[in-house]
Amino acid sequence: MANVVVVGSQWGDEGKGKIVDWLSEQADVVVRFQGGHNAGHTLVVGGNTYKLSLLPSGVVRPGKLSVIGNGVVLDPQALLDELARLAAQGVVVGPERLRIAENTPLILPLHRELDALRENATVESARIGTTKRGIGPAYEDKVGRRAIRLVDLAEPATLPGKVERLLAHHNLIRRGLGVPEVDATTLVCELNAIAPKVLPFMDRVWDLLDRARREGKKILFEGAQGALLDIDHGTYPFVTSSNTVAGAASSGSGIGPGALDYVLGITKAYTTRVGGGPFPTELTDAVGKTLGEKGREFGVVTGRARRCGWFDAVLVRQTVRTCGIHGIALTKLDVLDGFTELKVCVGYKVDGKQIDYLPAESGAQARAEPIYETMEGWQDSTAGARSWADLPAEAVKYVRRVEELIGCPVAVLSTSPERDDTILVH
Ligand code: 2SA
Ligand code: MG
Repeated sequence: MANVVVVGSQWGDEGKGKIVDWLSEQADVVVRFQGGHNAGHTLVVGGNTYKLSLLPSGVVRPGKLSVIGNGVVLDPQALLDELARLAAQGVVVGPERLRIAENTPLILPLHRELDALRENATVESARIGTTKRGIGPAYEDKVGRRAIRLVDLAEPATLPGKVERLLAHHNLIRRGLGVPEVDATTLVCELNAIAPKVLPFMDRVWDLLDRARREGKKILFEGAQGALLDIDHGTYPFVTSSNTVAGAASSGSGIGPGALDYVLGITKAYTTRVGGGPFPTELTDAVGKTLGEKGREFGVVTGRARRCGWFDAVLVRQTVRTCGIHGIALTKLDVLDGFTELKVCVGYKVDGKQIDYLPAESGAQARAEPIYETMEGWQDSTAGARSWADLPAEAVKYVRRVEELIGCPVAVLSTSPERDDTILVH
C-alpha cells in the first residue's frame, strides 16, 4: 500500500495513536493535516508511554519524517513544550525530522483566552465542551483572512501591519467581553521572540510531499478527532472547527486527492464522546460506567471523563461513506469481554419514524432513539489476542456483524494498547 489516510470514524479517541504508530513502521513520511494540540494520541512503544497532542505519531520513530500541514492550527509555544517533553523522555526531534508548512495559521494566547471565556460564559446545556486550546477561534481567524501564519514570522517588516488587522477584530470582541485589550507592540515582540525557535522547522510542504510521492516514498496521513466531529459532516454545532473527514488530508497538506490510496477508519468496538452534543446510544447506567472504567475513558489532553455507550453502526456506516473508508481497524474489543449480552444500534426511531442515517437537524439528532440488536457476549478474554483463532466464537460473530452493518471490512483488529497485539484480518 502506498499512501494511507487514517481517520477516526466516530467522535475521536478510537485509538488512532497506536494504529498510526504501527503503520508508520512502513511509512517514510507521517503527516498531520487538521486540528491542533486538541488531539490526544497515546503511544505505547517498548514499554514507554508517549502522549502526543500536536506532533505526528511518527516522531517517536527514528528515520521517519514528520510533517505538520497547513490544515493544522499551530500553537508555537505548545509545539516547543511538546518537543521539550519528548526530549525529556529521550526522543530528540530536530528540524531534520519535523517540517511545518509555511501557510499554517498560528494559535495565539488570545485565541486560547477567547475559547475559555466563551465556554465559561455559556450555559452548561449549550456548551460545546471544547478543549479550551484556542482551536475554534484560530480557525475563525484563518477563514476571516486575518490569521498570523507561520511564514509571517519570517517577514518581520510586514508583521506589525498583520497584527494590527488581527487586533482590530479581537480588541473589539475583548471590549465587549470586558477583558483587557491586547497591545500590538507587545504581541509583535512575543512573536519575534518565538520566531527563531520555530522557523527552522518551516518548509514548503506542498513541494516536499509532491517530491516524496514522486520518489515513491510512502506517506501516512494521520487524522485527529473523528469524522463525527467534522465541521461540515459532524454533529454541528457540537463539533471541532476543522474538516476531520479523509478528504481533508489533501487540502490540509497540499497534495492532490489522487495521492490518497487507502483510507483506514479507526473504530472503537463501542462508542464514546467527550464534550456536549447528541449521543443516541449513550449509557448513563452501570453498563456505561463499566465501559468507561474498563476502557480507561479519560481525555489525554484534558483528563475529562468520556461519555460511553453501545456500538452505533448507523454512525459508522455513515462515516464509512463520508470518508470513503476502505477498511476499518477495530479497537478495544477486549473492553467488551465479560458481558452476558451486547447491544448494537442498527437504526433510529425519530418521532415514530424509523431511519437508517443520522438526521441533519440538531433537534432530531437529540431525539433519535436507538433501535438495538442484541448479541451474545463472551466470557473469555480477548485482550492480547494475536490471531483470529485466539478469539472466542461470539467475539468473531460480533466483529462479523459489525462488518455487515457498517458495510466495510475489518482490516485490522487491535486487542491491547501494545503494538504487537494487532491482528491483520485481510
Ligand atoms: P475543540 O477544542 O474546539 O476542538 O473542541 C470541539 C469539540 O471537539 C471535541 N474534541 C475531541 N474529542 C475527543 N478527543 C479529543 N482529543 C483529546 C483526546 C480530548 C481530551 O484525544 O483525549 O483530552 O479531552 C478532542 N479534541 C476535540 C471536543 O470534546 C468538543 O466536543
Ligand atoms: Mg484522543
